[in-house]
Amino acid sequence: MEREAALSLVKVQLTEHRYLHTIGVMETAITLAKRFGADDKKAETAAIFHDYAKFRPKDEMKSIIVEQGFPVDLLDYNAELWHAPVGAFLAKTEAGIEDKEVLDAIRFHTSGRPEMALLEKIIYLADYIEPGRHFPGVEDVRKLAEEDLDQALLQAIQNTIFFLMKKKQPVYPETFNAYNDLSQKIGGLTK
Ligand code: DGI
Ligand code: FE
Ligand code: FE
Repeated sequence: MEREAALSLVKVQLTEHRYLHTIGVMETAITLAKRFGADDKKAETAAIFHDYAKFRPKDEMKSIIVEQGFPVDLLDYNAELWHAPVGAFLAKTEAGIEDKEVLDAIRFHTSGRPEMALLEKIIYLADYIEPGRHFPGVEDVRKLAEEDLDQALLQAIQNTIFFLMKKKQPVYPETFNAYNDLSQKIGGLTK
């Protein structure tokens, strides 16, 4: 799909602030795709649609998760997690996106997962470091992302887990699984 057509489908779903975030994710994802050898057109499409479902009513998201056979344990965790799989579903059914890599990048952009594909990593990271993000630690992740995709991703996931634990919020197990997978592959001191 052409960029302008995709953006106009997404714009009506989002607030102005979230739309500007989406543009930031799109530009960052294209840069990362070129840097790390991913398909930049797929990165563009996944980025544009990544938060497509962000403002859907919770009841609608819940129904989609149950009816589509998405992991129902999501419903026991923060509702912030739901827009990712629901967004993948709606990008397909409402916007006609068929590409599995693109849909998976949308699906896993919030939780992460073990064995993330290149495009999934790029969208997770672009979402975290786009220029509109200002939380503590983001600058370190931006620096790492100039050189090493996996180190940047591991830092971003660690920051997210710290952030949730600091507030004594539950952490969805797949986020820990993503952390463990990556830290076993590239993390600190071993065995
Ligand atoms: O949709 P965005 O705000 O652009 O970003 P996102 O899709 O990464 O959502 C992030 C929010 O989800 C962030 O505030 C942390 C929150 N969250 C809640 N529970 C979990 C979680 N994030 C992860 N990775 N794992 C959780 O268990
Ligand atoms: Fe999101
Ligand atoms: Fe986002």
